[in-house]
Amino acid sequence: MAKYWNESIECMSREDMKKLQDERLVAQVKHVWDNVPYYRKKMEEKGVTPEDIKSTADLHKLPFLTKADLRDAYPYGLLAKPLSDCVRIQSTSGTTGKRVVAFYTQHDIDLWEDCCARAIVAAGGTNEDVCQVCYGYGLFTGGPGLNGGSHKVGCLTLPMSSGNTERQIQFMIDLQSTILCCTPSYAAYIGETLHEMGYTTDDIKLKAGIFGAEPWTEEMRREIEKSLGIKAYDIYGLTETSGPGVSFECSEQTGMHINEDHFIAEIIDPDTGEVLPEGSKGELVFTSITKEAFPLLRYRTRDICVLTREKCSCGRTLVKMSKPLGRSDDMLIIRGVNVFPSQIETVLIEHGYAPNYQIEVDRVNNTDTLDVNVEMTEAQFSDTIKDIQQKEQELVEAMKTMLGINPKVHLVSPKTIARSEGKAVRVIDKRKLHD
Ligand code: DLL
Repeated sequence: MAKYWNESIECMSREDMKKLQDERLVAQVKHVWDNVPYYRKKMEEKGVTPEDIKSTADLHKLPFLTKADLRDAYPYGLLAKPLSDCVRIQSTSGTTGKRVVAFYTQHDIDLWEDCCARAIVAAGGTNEDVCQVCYGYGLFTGGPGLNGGSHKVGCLTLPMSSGNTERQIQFMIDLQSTILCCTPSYAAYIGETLHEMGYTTDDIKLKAGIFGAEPWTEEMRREIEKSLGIKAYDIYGLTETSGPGVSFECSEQTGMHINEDHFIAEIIDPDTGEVLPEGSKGELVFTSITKEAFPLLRYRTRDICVLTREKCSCGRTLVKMSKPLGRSDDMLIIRGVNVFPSQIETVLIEHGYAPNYQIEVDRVNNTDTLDVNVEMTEAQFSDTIKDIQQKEQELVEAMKTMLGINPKVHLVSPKTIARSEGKAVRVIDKRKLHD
């Protein structure tokens, strides 16, 4: 069984990788300067020309791009190829403001699918596998990306999309799916439904899952691994940089290898924009060095991560990023304290709850309030008020220790928090609604 999809790249020496990145960066900056007036203007405003960028060491001289730029330039302002060369768009769900629309040439799609193929092979995938893709298809990048990667590897691909969970399980059993691709929250739901339908892991042949598109904790990983009897691998990406496959986890499960032949990663201080030394926690910034149609330079992801180059036992030399520890824009500031939803999830799972919860933040009489609604499992469900109050108090104490502020915790009956077939909605911040 092949261990890598592209060994010469995935295990390339650092020196050769740097050379490759240098060459590709210089060419990409020229391509953007020549074809994207919007970015050229930004470079001119910063007093930078393509001649100033001779290697990755000069990357910091380039201006950043942000989601605000994407909205300003919507829809065609950042396109670097004529429309006649573009064959596809994908887009974000865009709940606020304008959607992000990303463009692809056929070459861009090939490279993107190649990145996804690397992720599938790293999870043990081969052409013997049956790969069930339950990410959404359509504008969302999850379905099309993993679908393309699965084809490249030669797996039998089940293009399920999300939803209709009982049918998903029927296909999984009948066609003996071995790899499952979906959001971690949907994987948890599929596991829950499988057991409710009276099946066990003995009835399915799944061996691996490739889960991403939203934050999930190590605790949630263990839950999913147990309920589906699999090894669960993380995968990361964003529409702006093509979709899933920017980085992927290997069997070591200690961070995701970034496909550095396509993306240069930097970590910056989100407040000052200053580049931070390797190993620091900060905002992840990507420069696409191979994309033709939509080549974003120094794109600020808002994801807070740490990069590490420690030797990986899998043999890959590609730099690893931690799971996103939160988003600089999603971070909740409650009574002046920074709160990440993942911290709340960690407390819940440590106390034996499933990751079915919703966080509500509001402002009453100029004071922020934090309410956490947590679903009890059937086993935890209790009729006595005293019992419930005691369990709630335990969670309040644990969250107080973890977050440094006092939340209100409400235990709710099993199955009362809406399940998600795509990305879960974990936070309702009512403060924004009033402003
Ligand atoms: O979520 C692409 C994707 C599809 C990735 C399928 C993985 C699997 P967007 O909808 O543009 O694209 O959302 C991108 O989702 O900036 C992160 O904040 C978050 N995200 C993506 N993957 C992960 C992950 C897709 N593995 C945004 N862990 C990113 C945590 C993730 N957050």
